[in-house]
Amino acid sequence: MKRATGLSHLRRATIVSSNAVTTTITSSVNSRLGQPAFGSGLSSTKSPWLTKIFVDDSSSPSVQSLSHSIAGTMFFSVAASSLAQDVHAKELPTSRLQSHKFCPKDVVLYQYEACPFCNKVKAFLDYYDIPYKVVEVNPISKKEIKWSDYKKVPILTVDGERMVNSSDIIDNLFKRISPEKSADSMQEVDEERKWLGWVDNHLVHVLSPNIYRSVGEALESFDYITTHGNFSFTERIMAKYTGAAAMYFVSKKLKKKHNITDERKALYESAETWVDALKGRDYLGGLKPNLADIAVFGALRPIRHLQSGKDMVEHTRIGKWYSRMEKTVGDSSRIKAQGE
Ligand SMILES: N[C@@H](CCC(=O)N[C@@H](CS)C(=O)NCC(=O)O)C(=O)O
Repeated sequence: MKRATGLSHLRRATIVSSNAVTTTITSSVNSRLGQPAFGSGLSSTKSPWLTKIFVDDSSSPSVQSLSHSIAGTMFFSVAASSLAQDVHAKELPTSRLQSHKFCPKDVVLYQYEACPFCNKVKAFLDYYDIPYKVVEVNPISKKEIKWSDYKKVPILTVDGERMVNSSDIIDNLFKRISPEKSADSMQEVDEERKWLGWVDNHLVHVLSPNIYRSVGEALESFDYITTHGNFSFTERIMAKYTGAAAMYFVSKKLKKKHNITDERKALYESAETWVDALKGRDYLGGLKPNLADIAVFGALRPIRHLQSGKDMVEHTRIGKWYSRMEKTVGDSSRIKAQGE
């Protein structure tokens, strides 16, 4: 009872103080970048990773607006860092890219840094050593994807051709990389499809309740998110504390929405389910990863070094497979902007 009262005080305090705080952060970032304020036009931001639940929570308009502001501020700041000139790319000495003929000249990923769907695509591009640039999308204005009628991320452009929906993007690229893949047995294809579906329909929903599970973990997660952005020291501290407090409450709603009673148990069960699916093989694909291996790895990669990821590795059998994947995928093939 005492705890509930404490939490509701914290919630109220967060909402009241952070409205002021986010206005400050927002106007400071905007003035630096010469952009209009976010405050207006809070449209339907629906990131399952960070903001989706606010849209469903019509009873909490302040929380909704808070999350939009924080998320927008954070991601918008990250976008600023993507505008700098590209200077260095992954080196490709023994690259898998050299073993296939798909060599696009200009690949651009429009993303949110911590979005699991975007991270699936990044894991695929990294695995196949396909160099790509990243444009961080502001989830409120979405001005970076104004040119597209599809308003979710990831969006990938490959030499000017637009691709949307993480699974379709991966399928599409994979067909260009390995047209001979159709020779696989139907059983293998079915198994790969089944687990690709499991990532989108199950695994991604277990992640948010875990990374924002406690106030401490929410702070840790926001530290990760804001560290990847282009924040001044003050902006970073403010975004971190207001965002963490807001997402702590949101994660409780996410739990309910996806019928999760114990988030860690659900995460451990998911990890064990995946290891069982491997049936003793190094990868679901056998001796090398298939698309499902890459998707699971991509979705888990942003949480691996957060407390939830460490707990998952400590309390389940997933660690060996994860380390194998980390080694096999190798360095990111992202073309970094100057100063990144
Ligand atoms: N099925 C899509 C789902 C993509 C998705 O839901 N992305 C979220 C971000 S994690 C999004 O863009 N939501 C809409 C929004 O933020 O406005 C995929 O796999 O790419």
